[in-house]
Formats: sequence, structure tokens, C-alpha cells
Amino acid sequence: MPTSESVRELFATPLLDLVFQAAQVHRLHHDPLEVQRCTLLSIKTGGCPEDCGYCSQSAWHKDAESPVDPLMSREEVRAAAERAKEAGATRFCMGAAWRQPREGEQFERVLDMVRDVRALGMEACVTLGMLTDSQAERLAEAGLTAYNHNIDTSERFYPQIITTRTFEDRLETIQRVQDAGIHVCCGGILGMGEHRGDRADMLATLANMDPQPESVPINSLVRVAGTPLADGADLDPLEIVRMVAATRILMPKSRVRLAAGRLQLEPGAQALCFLAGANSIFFGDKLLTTPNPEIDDDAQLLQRLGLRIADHASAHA
Ligand code: SAM
Ligand code: DTB
Ligand code: SF4
Repeated sequence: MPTSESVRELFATPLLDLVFQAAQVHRLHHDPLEVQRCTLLSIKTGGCPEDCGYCSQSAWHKDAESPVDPLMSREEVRAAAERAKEAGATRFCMGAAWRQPREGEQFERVLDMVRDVRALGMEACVTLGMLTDSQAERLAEAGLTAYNHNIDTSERFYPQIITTRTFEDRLETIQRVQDAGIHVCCGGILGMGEHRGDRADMLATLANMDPQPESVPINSLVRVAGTPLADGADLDPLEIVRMVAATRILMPKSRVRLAAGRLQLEPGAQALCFLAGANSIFFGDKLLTTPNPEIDDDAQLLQRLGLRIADHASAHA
């Protein structure tokens, strides 16, 4: 049970010692040359009632030019999942800009999408906002591998970023997902103006979850014009490396995903992240609404680093 204090101390370790320690932990639990590729698809975009300060899809940010698209059809999503599989992804993640899914035809359609992705032999992940117990149970029955629900930052800093729901609301949905027997994918965002101590506190919250999250996405803020976080000082990329290393040490078995923000992260810093235990990336030229590295560029990067693509869905999927 790591305390906030102990995680803050870990964060104070000299960076190269921390990376070395993390690389050792990583090698005990994972093949260090294997990286999982996940593809993201925004199945319902924009017009979201939540006010998350970083997000292009919030209806509160009138100046952010984000399209508003209704829920995609089952067929469109299946075709996108087939293309992702063809391109080498083993996990397909579907995101919807909802506060919570409404009951009825739309939720049933999402359940069908999950079944289709599983039928293709890929891991299926969705992120749909807050869930009820019954929705979590139906997602489990449909075969969902993991539910993504990020805590985003520390409990202290959270209200400065989001006011339409609380940190506690987030933890409640995560508990419902765990109770339904679905793996949790939970992480956060770096570079929103938080202190290193906030990053340590966020990590303490994640590491104390029981069970620990199956995957931990480490996003760095993608600045979107028209959002409250559009301007600000850029984060030192080595702080991302520090976060990845601490995450790997505290959550030895989890997948650590180097998530949003890789377009801004130069190859040397990405290499350090892989050394420090990152073993999953989003792959494909688009995240949900913002750009991600081109597939060919990523393939080249992995090749230059001698990294292999994990070509199987995880054993516990
Ligand atoms: N509406 C759902 C929710 O918030 O739970 C799911 C979609 S939401 C876009 C998924 C996650 O993407 C957020 O929790 C946040 O961590 C991350 N995210 C969103 N916008 C981002 C940005 N501009 N930069 C980095 N990460 C971002
Ligand atoms: C996560 O932690 N990162 C992904 C996924 N979970 C759903 C989303 C990143 C979104 C980046 C901003 C955008 O493209 O809109
Ligand atoms: Fe809505 Fe999710 Fe964006 Fe927040 S992060 S505004 S909940 S889509």
C-alpha cells in the first residue's frame, strides 16, 4: 500500500536511477522488447455536457472547433475495427463524449460493437463516462476486456480542471467496473499545470486500487485551441519519463500505455519511456479528435529501437 509520501520520495530519485530500477522491474514481468498497439476510434464525438478543461469535445468550450457527430453505426465501427486489425492492432478502444450512456437503442448498439470487436479476436475497450451497476454488468456479458475511466490528476488538483463531476464520482464508476469483473484502464494527463506532487498523488491513488488497473494510460496534454488549457508552459519531456518509470515500479504487472502527446515527444524521450517500462501505444494517425504519429513513422521508430509488436491479445483479455 504505497502512501503519497512514499511515492513523492520515489519521484525524488535521480532520473537515471529511477529508470534503471523501472527497467529491472519491467524485465521481471514483461518481454521488454514487446509493445502493444491499440487503435482508438471516437464513436460519438463532441457536444459533451462535462466541462473538462483539456477537452476539445466539451460543449462548454464554444471556441474549440470540434465537430459534433452522433453515435456511429455498428457497421461503420466494425469496418474500422477490421482495418485496425489488418494494420496490426490487438486492442480496439472506442470513446464516446457522454457524461453517461443513456439506456436504450444507443447503449444496445455499443454492446453490439463490443461483441463485434471481440469476435475479431481483439481486446475491446470502451470509455463512455459514468456507468450504473447494470450497465457495467451488461458490458461484462458482452465480453468487454477493459473499461477506460481516467482519474486524470490528483484529488487536490482535480477541481481546477473539471467542475461538473468529482474525483469521488470517478472512483465510484471504477469500483462498479471492477465489481462487474471488467478490467480497469485508468490513468491521467500530465502537463495541465499540476505539480510533481500531484502526479505522485495520482499514482498513489492508482497503485492502491485493488486490483491495480490492468492498464495505465499516461497522456500528456494535447493543447486544443479554444479550451481553457490551450496556453501554458510545456512540460519537460523528462517528467513524462519519470512518470512512466514510477508507474512501472508501482504497478509491475500493468500495461503502461504511452498515450496522447507522442507527436510532441521526440524519439529519444520515447525510447527512454520504453526502457522505463512503457509497453503499449496508440497506433494510427488519429487519437479521438487530435493527431497521432503516422503509422509508417511509428513502424520506423519501433524498428529503429528493435522493438517488436505484440501480435497477440493479452492472456487475461
Ligand atoms: N467522456 C469519457 C470520459 O471522459 O470518461 C471518455 C472520453 S475522454 C476523451 C477519455 C480521456 O482522454 C480523458 O479522461 C482524458 O484523460 C483524455 N484526454 C481527453 N482530451 C485530452 C487532451 N486534449 N490531451 C490529453 N488527454 C486527453
Ligand atoms: C486515454 O487515456 N487516452 C485516450 C483514451 N484514453 C480514450 C484518449 C486521448 C485523447 C486525446 C485528445 C483527443 O484526441 O481528443
Ligand atoms: Fe466529455 Fe470525456 Fe471530454 Fe470530459 S473528457 S468533456 S467527459 S468527452
